[in-house]
Amino acid sequence: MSQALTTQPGDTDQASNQYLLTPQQIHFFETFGFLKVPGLFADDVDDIISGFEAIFGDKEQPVWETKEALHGDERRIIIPGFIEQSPHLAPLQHDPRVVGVVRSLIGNEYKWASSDGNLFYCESYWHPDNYAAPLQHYHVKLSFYLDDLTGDNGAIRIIPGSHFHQQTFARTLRKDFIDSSAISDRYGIDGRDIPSYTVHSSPGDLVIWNFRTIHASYNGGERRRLFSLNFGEVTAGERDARQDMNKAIPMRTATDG
Ligand SMILES: O=C(O)CCC(=O)C(=O)O
Repeated sequence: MSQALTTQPGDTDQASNQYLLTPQQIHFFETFGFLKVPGLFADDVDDIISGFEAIFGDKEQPVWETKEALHGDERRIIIPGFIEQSPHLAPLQHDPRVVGVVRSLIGNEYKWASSDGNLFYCESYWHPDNYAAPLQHYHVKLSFYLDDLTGDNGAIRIIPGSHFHQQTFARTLRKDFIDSSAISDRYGIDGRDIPSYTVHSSPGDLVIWNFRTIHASYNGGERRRLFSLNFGEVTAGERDARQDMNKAIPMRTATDG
């Protein structure tokens, strides 16, 4: 049945070789700051959804219920350390598909940076994930959206290229998006009309983004389900130190690190 339920940490490196990303997928991710791998978990999606519902349905489970400005002061329920608390979902951390993606994007040396489960009764305004780690510390987020999502019901939107966090473009956006209610004064349009790419997704797809990539979701309906696994470079700043700001990103294979 599901690899998600059976794989042990020791098995993973070998098994993950077949799930390394292609040079094209890596180049897409490194250029635009996100990537969707359609159907990567399609075979396991029923198990994954029941694992998700089991945690959120557990009356003893501590949750954080928030109403933050970033979400229009509307309701969001979060469970930090999400898969860690589920015997059913915890093996995903070492699942060969997850490890293959992470090794492709970070290299063989990477660090687990926990997971989070979410029920959204809200939208999310534009932001990078710098609440979770400083921007110079390279992290990737592997997101499992568990509903069919388009731009009309809360699919994640990405501003391609905004992950180049030290550049003027990204700095300008981060500054201008601190107060989402000021976006229309700055740009003369609503936040939802900011130029972006909407990542339509179905349960079983994996959506990956760089923590630095500026993202949002609009028109999010009732009880949008998401959980994410987070991984980072071991030493903060190592990746930035290797990148030559004045040169184009080279094509590379998954094993070039
Ligand atoms: O799907 C959403 O509304 C936003 C998710 C998000 O911002 C995150 O998990 O970092």
